[in-house]
Amino acid sequence: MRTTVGIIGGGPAGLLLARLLHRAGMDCVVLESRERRYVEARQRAGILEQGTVDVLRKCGAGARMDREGLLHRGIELRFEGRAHRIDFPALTDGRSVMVYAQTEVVKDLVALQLADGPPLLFGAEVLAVEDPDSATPTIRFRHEGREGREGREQTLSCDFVAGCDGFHGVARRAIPAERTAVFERDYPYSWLGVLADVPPSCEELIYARHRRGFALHSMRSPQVSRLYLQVPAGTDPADWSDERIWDELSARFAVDGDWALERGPITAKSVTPMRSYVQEPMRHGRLFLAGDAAHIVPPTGAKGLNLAVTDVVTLARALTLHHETGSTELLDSYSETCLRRVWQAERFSAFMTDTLHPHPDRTPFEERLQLAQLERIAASPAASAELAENYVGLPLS
Ligand code: FAS
Ligand code: PHB
Repeated sequence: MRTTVGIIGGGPAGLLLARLLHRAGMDCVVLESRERRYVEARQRAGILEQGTVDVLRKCGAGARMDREGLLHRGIELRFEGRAHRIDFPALTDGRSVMVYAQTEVVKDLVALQLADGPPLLFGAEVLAVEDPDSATPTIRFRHEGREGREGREQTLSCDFVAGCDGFHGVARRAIPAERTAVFERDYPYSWLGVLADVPPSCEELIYARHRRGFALHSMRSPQVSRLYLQVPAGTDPADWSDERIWDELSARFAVDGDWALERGPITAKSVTPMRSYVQEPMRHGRLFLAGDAAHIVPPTGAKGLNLAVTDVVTLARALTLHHETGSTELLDSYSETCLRRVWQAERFSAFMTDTLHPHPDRTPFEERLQLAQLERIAASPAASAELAENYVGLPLS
């Protein structure tokens, strides 16, 4: 097989890149190791920045998002029994975010690609990227046969390879270790995430910092709530009964006044580790990394999916310029351009995580510092604006 751009990974990064390249008249192939059902059901992000919404609309993937997505003009911070709303439009000259789950974005992009897009192979596990710094890099992969038997090994020759295969993918490992620098931080806590068939108890997201731990009330629709609570790293979700989850969430969201958390049947439960991670550079020869393949942020800032989108918009622009003019100018600046934004998202995600999660080993002094930071945000339009600007998404450079 041969193509101009071989895309490893059919998550949001790989699928959106394929969409953008296809619309620019470039051929590409997406190789996704999992089956379609799995990819579309994987519970991940929920918040789309304005920039992401604009990109999805512009590439023809925004119709259902505009019908079913929920426009949100703010979030609520809760701490010490008090609530403080961050008013996005007032603090960011009119910007807001969209609540539309990553699962739905993936379903929309898969449907478009299967209808009239470039080849998208499910059950195609990439084993290695060979000669990434040559003029014709090769992707070696195994495509499961229709009978589900382990397929034979195949190769895909490309002009360029896009590593969109997430944190556990193989593309990153094709870059020689001596050519890379890794920056990372692990957190001593994780998020226990639940889906519940109960209408959200709030109009907008609630980020709560309680001495027992962090809690987040998000949503998927007017009928389905998405909630998270801070648990020790390595927690087994089976250790948390539905009742224990609802009791703990109620305690952490407690606020002056008569607000109450509505309960309902929990339909999904999973634990997400918290990590900050960046691998530099995001390019080696004709291999370009995008999304979680290159960087991970703790989900507190709702940046992961949105960062993947800005990476692939940058990469699609660079590949299209090369396709149309032969210029490698934007390809050569790809890594530097993306990393400027990546590090701003890492900074904001670490800030939100450190500010809202009581550290298990915190000292009384650190506890007071955390509360002072939240008091500052609640009291100062400038401090609130700093949070709002980062949350709705910094302008594309
Ligand atoms: P993805 O990991 O989504 O996609 C990579 C794809 O590559 C996958 O489909 C995988 O199957 C495939 N792949 C891997 N290895 C392969 C191989 N060898 N061959 C072929 N295919 C291969 N972000 C938020 O903003 N908010 C959240 O609440 C949030 N929660 C998260 C929970 C979890 C458990 C995880 C892991 C991430 C979460 N994120 C969240 C971040 C998440 O949304 C990512 O930022 C987003 O999925 C990034 O998209 P991709 O870069 O496409 O990577
Ligand atoms: C979600 O709805 O899954 C979500 C929302 C905001 C976050 C993280 C996750 O910061």
